[in-house]
Amino acid sequence: MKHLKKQDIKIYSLIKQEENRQKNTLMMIPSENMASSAVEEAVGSSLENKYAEGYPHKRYYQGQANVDEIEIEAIERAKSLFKVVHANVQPYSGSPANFEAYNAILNPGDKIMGLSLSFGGHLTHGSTASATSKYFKSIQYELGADGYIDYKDLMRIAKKEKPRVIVAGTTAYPRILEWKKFYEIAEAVGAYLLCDISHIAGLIVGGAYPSPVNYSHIITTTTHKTLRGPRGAMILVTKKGIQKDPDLAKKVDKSVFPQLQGGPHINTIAGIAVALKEASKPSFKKYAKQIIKNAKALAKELTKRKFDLISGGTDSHLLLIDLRNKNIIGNTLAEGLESIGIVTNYNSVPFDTNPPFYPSGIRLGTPGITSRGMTDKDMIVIASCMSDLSDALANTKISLNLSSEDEKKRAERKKIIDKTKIIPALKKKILLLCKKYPVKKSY
Ligand code: DSN
Repeated sequence: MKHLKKQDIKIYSLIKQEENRQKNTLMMIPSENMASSAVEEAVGSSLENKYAEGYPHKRYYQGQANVDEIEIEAIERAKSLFKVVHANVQPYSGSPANFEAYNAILNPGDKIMGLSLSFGGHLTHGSTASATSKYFKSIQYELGADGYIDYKDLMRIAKKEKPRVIVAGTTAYPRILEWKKFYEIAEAVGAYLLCDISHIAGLIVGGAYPSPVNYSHIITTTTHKTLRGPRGAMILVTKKGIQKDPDLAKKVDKSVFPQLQGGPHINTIAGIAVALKEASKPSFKKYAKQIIKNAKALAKELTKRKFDLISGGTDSHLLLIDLRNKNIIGNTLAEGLESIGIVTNYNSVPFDTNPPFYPSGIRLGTPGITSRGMTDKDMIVIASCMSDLSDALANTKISLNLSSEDEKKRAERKKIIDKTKIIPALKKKILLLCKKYPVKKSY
């Protein structure tokens, strides 16, 4: 980055600091990952300069020979890897992709049915905070008391509400999504089944998690989570989707451009193509399996240390922990964990008794640390540091009034964390782990 260094030292320094932060901490936010240097080079290339509104061979600008080939390559790689009949690789990210998918198959006011955000769904699955509930009627389902999706209850709700689309997708659900059951429910009411596989796309193509391709009509996914590509998204249309509506592929393309987007980010699309090539290698299969092995090992170690895991464990890359038995709120533990070098996020848990800005849980995952080469035995170190920290910070909840979130409360929490004696020793252990597994970014 010699040009950046010379021209804009401020931004250069901040990027360098961020690189160091990523090197010296554990990336355990389950939706993050470490894209390869090859992906980063494609994204940072001069493709950035090109306008390419439209689709390959149907653009509104000249000079498209190279970008047409790039987009075609990305599309073909996506079709082959996910085994779908159509792929649109232009969505800017996951939220636009979901809106574009709805817009392709729904009219304003039609009903969508998705998992509630507070039970592990996504904003765009019809949350009241999202415009998806403004333009469409939204029905939200929740989890059963055991932390699993209750498919019988879903069937009951679907029969009563008759949604036009059922969304099967999650951001904080650790278990396998039973695609066949979702499909049977959608079929029973004549709905589309939209599978949002953003979190698990890499696990699916790596053969470590079941694929929805034989059950869904339309699939959306981001490309930067377990798939380990650049920040972007795709909309995939399956054979079943075309059987339901022969024009579905055309409708998806039209919805993305010109209805909701302008010029595609060709640099990102090139990065997606690179990531898809990486994900087709045998080594990616090993990687995907190891993500889940690590998550399971971490779940086992945390359970031994009396952490209360939603649904009792995980089948995927993520864990959701209810901290109420530990007498600590999600914010305090997440902030404390960051201070020792474990970067995760606070999260609501099903049936949370706390307000969303002070949720009772944290969510963490293994894609990022598995990219560095960590394995099952390293999860023991992570679990023991988490447990020691959580014990040391317990009871801080008592000193905090949970009625509102403000700067003063954050500062108060920081003061408590800064005073916690055990933190330097735990930070050292995590730093050692980081040094043992340097960031390589070549897969
Ligand atoms: N923000 C993503 C996540 O963290 O799960 C979902 O969009």
